[in-house]
This record gives sequence, structure tokens and C-alpha cells, in this order.
Amino acid sequence: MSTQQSSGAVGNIIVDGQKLWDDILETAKFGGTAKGGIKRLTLTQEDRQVRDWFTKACEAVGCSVSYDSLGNQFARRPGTDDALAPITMGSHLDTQPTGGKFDGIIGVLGGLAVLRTLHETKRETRHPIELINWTNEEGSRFAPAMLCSGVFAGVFTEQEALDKKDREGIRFEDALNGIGYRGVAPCGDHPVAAYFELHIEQGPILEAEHQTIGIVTGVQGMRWYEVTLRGQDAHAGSTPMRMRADALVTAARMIDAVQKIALENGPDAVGTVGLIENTPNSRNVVPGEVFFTVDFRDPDDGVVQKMEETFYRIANDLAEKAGLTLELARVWDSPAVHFDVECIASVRRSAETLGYPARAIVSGAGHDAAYMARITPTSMIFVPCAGGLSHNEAESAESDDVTAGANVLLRAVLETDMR
Ligand code: HGY
Ligand code: MN
Ligand code: MN
Ligand code: MN
Repeated sequence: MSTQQSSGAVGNIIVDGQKLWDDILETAKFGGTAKGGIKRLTLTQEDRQVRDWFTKACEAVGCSVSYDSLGNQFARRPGTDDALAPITMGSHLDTQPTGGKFDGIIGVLGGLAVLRTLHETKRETRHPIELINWTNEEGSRFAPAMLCSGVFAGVFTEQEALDKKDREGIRFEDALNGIGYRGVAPCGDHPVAAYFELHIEQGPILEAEHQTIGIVTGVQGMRWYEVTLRGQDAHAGSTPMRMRADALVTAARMIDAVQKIALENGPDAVGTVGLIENTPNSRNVVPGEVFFTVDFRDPDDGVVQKMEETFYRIANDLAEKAGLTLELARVWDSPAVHFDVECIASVRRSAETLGYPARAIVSGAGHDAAYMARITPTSMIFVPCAGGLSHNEAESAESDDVTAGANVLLRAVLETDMR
């Protein structure tokens, strides 16, 4: 290994891409599925396993690892001026129920590759460097998404997070205690000098344009809603059609409306109904109750607002016509985010210096960086994924691209340290 390098010019320091790829394959076994994906919902035993692995891997490259009151994990490498606020990197290790090997994971393992490179080259930095694994980024088990980076950034309270319940009625607090990752330090108790997040694009643009790096300038606006429709359970055979209060038929009309509203507000708007529960869900009972979720997004918050107003009008009208009761609530509102120009410039310069084809891009997916941008200079680095596919067990990315992303992350962190 080269001797201790001063932190003067960034130099031509790069990560060990093979080790990074090995880490991706090794951690994929925690919650690995038969189809080659990962099911590692937040605060489950699989999540605990990968967290334990993360602690050991970071300690092996000279970091101390701690976790706060919501289980956010912090791997810290001291700086020569350790009183400075840390420059941070991060993402998430939890996945969707049918998640892939790369969403969130390459941001954490790419950060680990950066820490490993600094350790092995004995590279000093003025600032401490921290790598963060955020609890409950996906929002699949406990809504909303980015819950614990949101608490860290002051958007939600710690108690709001602890009180969240999943669809089986299990409390966040009990699940967190159950995996032994409830720390003492209050969430959000330490300042941060900057935050960079490496992530797959989860969309088709970079691959289609043969770009290696996405210079992420921001994140689109997104809102989540919960809808409960109540009619009356009834016999499927003996109840005349005119006497039914069928919650599922009206829900189907509302779900169709979600798609129509997104298409009418295009070209960027998207609308999704991802979760539905039909009760009693029996083949010969007219369904008396349906619960479903709505996800609206667009880079322009004004468009999201317009989609919300249109959906509320249609939903109330359909429920009234069908004689059903409607409960409709917005449960999450994450406005569009613009990242820090200096951090964006660092990512751009790093990609250019390393000779990677790159282009600016806005993120369609939500990320912990969206909340970190509220409290510290923040930006993101994207790399392509095959067919733009994500939140799917077939999600895949190229080792060279992941390595390129980690190299850009390393340079952006070192450049920021020298600013
Ligand atoms: O919903 C999202 O965009 C993120 O994957 N949590
Ligand atoms: Mn993600
Ligand atoms: Mn995701
Ligand atoms: Mn994220």
C-alpha cells in the first residue's frame, strides 16, 4: 500500500471495485430470495443480520460504529481536526418485499469502499468521515418512506416514528427493540458538514443514453394517501345488484382514476396504487371494506397538488354515488428538493476528472438525501441499472458502473474535505 498521503490534491485514488462487488453479493444473502432478489424489510431479523455485518465490516476499516434511538447506524472515521462536523455518506440496507441487490445497498457499501480505501491508503482527512445506514428508508413496512432520515432532519418527531404501526399492527418501537438496535443517543443530535448518497437511478435514462454517472440535481415531489371505503358485506348469490354496497367495485373505479389523473397531468406525473386490502376477501361475499394506498409524484409540486385535488373530487363523488363511506387522508408530503450547487459541482468535477460519461438528472425515487438536503449541503450520484428496473427481484447493475459511482463518491468527499 502507498505511504500515508497528505490530504493536499485529491490525487488518483480509487476504490477496490472487486471487494465492493464481493460485499454486494455477500450481503445479498441476508434475506436473499429464490428469484435472486432480497426481502429484507426494516427491523426484521434479516435487517438485524445485515446491520451486524455492517458494524463488523466498518470496524475492520478503522471506524467506530454507533446507532441512535431509531437504529440509524453511524460508522465514523476520525479526522485530523476531529472537532469538525463530519462529511457524511449514506443510504439504506432495508428493501422492498420483492427488492433487488442494489437499491440503497450500493450507497452503503459504496461508502464502505470509500472508508476502506482511505484506511488502506492511510489517507488523512481534516473532517471526520461518517457512513450512515438509515432505518426504514423504503416505507414499505412503516409509512412513510425515509422516516428516520426525516426524524434526523427534524421533519418528524422521534415519537411519531416509534408509534408507527405496520399493517399487522406491530409498533415500530417494538420491532426496533426486537432486533436490539435501539440506541440511547437521540436521533439528530449531531451536526453534519455535507451529505452524499450513491444510488442506482431506478429509471431508464442513464442506460438509454450510455451514461455512467447521473449528477443528481434534486428529487421530485411526492405525496402518499390512504383510502378506506366502507359498504356492506353481503351474500354474492342472493343479494340483488341494486341492493349492494360493494366497496371493491368503487375502489376499482378510483384506482382507474389514479392512472387517468397521472396520464392527464403528464409527461412527468406518475400515480400508483401499490397496496390494497379487501375485506373479507372471500369469493362469495360482496366486499364490505377496502383499504388502498395512492402515491402521486411530479417534479413540480403544483402538478402534485392538482392531481390531489382532482383525485379528492372524483373519490368523494364515486363514494357518494355508491352510498359508501369514504375515509381519505394524505399521510405523507415530501415536496420537490433541489440539491446544493457546490455538492452538485463536486460530483460533476469528480465524474469529469475520472472520465466517466455523465449527465444531470432529477430523481424520480425518494431518497434519504431528500431530507438531508434540509439540514446540510447535499447531492447524489446515480449509476445505471438494467432496463431502469428497480423494486423488482430482477434489479441489476454492472460492477464497473457501481465502482465508478464509488470512485465519484470518494472524490466528491475528498474534494469537499479540502474546500
Ligand atoms: O418510494 C421511494 O421512492 C423510495 O424507494 N423509498
Ligand atoms: Mn432506495
Ligand atoms: Mn427503494
Ligand atoms: Mn434512499
